[in-house]
Amino acid sequence: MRTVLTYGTFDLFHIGHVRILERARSLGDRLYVGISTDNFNSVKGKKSIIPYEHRSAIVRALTCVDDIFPENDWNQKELDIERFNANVLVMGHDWAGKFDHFKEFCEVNYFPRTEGISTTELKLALSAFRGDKLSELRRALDTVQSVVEQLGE
Ligand code: C2G
Repeated sequence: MRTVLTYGTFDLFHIGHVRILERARSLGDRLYVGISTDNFNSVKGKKSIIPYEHRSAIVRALTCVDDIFPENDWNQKELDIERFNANVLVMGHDWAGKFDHFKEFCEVNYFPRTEGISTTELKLALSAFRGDKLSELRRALDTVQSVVEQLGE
């Protein structure tokens, strides 16, 4: 049984996450995924919108994922490789080279990222949308207020 490991925040789950998890799973017979906890995200300098319990439930629900576990810090990967008896560590290409030191324990694969989608871009789109809606709401309220004032005259 070839076991594959990968890690991530998986916030605002999107097709880039699906693709890397399916590619990771294709390298072995089972895939275990370390999900960054909310606390570890702040260590990573990330503020996830979706809480850990939802991010982990979403990833665990995928047919290509056999189980998930919490990623609490940068230094647990060697122990994880050992406890899962992992044969392969997979990460997206944005991590290329960063985990090569694990090659003494298992294969290390970096897959190309899925272009055109990222949690950061989704956050930007959401914030722009929220901005538009707020100014639209403000204009509508101003209109209502002026009508009420006219009615009162
Ligand atoms: N990813 C991808 N394509 C995208 C976006 C993300 O292939 N368009 C990959 C990333 O390269 C990563 C995985 O999806 O391998 C999860 O991405 P993030 O949730 O952003 O996780 P990250 O912050 O990279 O955390 O210890 C490792 C870290 O926990 C990795």
